[in-house]
Parts: sequence; C-alpha cells; structure tokens
Amino acid sequence: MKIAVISDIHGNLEALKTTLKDIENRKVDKIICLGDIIAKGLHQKECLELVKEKCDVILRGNCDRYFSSGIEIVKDRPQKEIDSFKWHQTRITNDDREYLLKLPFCHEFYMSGSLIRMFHATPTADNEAVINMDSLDTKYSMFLPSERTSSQKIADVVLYGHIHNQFMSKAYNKTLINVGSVGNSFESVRNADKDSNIMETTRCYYLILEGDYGSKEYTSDISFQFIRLPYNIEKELEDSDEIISKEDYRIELREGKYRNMAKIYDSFKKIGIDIDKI
Ligand SMILES: [Mn+2]
Repeated sequence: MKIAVISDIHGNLEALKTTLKDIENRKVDKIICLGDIIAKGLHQKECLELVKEKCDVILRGNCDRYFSSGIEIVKDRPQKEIDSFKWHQTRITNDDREYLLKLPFCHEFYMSGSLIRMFHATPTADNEAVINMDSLDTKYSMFLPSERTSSQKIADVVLYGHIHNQFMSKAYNKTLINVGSVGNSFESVRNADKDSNIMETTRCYYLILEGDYGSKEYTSDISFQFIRLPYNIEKELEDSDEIISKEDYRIELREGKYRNMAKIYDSFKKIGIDIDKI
C-alpha cells in the first residue's frame, strides 16, 4: 500500500495541482491531508474542493480552524488581523467553514508492525511548533497519546505538518517525520551567506509512505519517500494583488522566507539556540 501524505497547502492551487498530478503518476493507493488547506493564498475554495475530491482522510489544521471560526475569535486582536480574518472568510462559504470545523484532529493505523500516528502539529494542539532542533524530550513527547489522539498507545512513527519544513529524525527508537508543505515551504533558519539556490526551499514538499497497511506484524518492509516538486510559482502569483498581505505572500512563495522570521528566532532563543542572522 502506497499512501501520499500532503499538508499545508494554504490556498496554493498550482502547487496542489502539481502535487496531485505527481501522486497520480506514482500510482498511489490513498492520499491523506494533514490540514491547513486554506489561509494565505488566493485559491482557498478551489484547493478545498480538490482536497475533498482527492483525499481519503483530511485532518484539520490550525488555520482551517481559525479562519473558519466566528468573528469573536479576533475581537481582542489588532485591526490589521481583524481585516485579514475578514478577507480570508470572503474566500470560502459558510458551508466550507462548517465542513472545516468538523474535520478530525488525528488519524492512526498500523503499517508493517508500526503504529503510525498523524496530526497537524502536536498530539495536544494544532498550533504548537516542534522543530528538528528541539530537545530529545520534546521530540519524544510527540509520540505520547493525549485525549485528542485516536488511541491511548505510544506511537512508533509520527507524521505531522504545521512547521512547513520537511525532516526525519529519531527519538529513542521512534521515527518523527515532518512531511513539509505543499504550497508554502520555508526554512526555519535563513542565512544569506550559507543558503544556496532558492529552489532548495520553494518547491512543493510531500511524502509517500509504503508498507503493509493494517499489519501489526513486523514481517514486511516500511519505507518513507520524501518528494520535492517544482511548480509554476509565477502563475500562482498572477492576480495576487487581491491578497490582503500580497508582498509577504509573494516573498514566501518566491524566496521561501516566512513573513515572521522574528517569531521563529524568538522560539529558538527559548530553547537556547542563538542564531545571529535573520
Ligand atoms: Mn500551515
């Protein structure tokens, strides 16, 4: 069984179409989406329709929840954020909002012996960021169950999205995988001297998981394939004048530079990592 795992599309239709075509070419049996279908881009409605049509399992991301919520969620926020919230809600319908709010938090199954668990960000929240540089204890916490996970077992393999930065790591003998972002890839650490070609960052990232679906026996192989696809960024950016934060968005897509690097660097400081250049 071959399962494609996609995440963080963020309304980028060119990226989504390119990814789905590649998935089709690779003869995949199932597609799972880890959330953040909407927010940021111009084609939120179109992306939602395509994901609903093509994906077998769809989880809810923090942006799917936030931008589908009622206006009261932004009542204490700055005007700029309220305007952005309202703009995002013009891109989808009330039915879409209801649909997104009802999506599940977690999905899990056995494959070739391993308990595979998937969620958007962490086992307890859809908006916390665990990165590759976090401590072993933090990474281990990603495998623990919570009242929001499908079972109360400790997972063997965790696949998640949210941080838009693909990696694979181990915590003890468990495997932690971030599948990356289809439509809004960026690096957590940027350095003008040390970065290389920007195409190392700005492609569509996703993952294919392959093994014996549903098997609790360690009698077959399991594999993880990391995929990076070029797509037509400039085509996606046509008409992007309509986007409320158009300059931020263009820089994110063209350069893989997140609009709020200061926030990422602050979170590094909290875990004792000092990065001198933003
Ligand atoms: Mn996201």
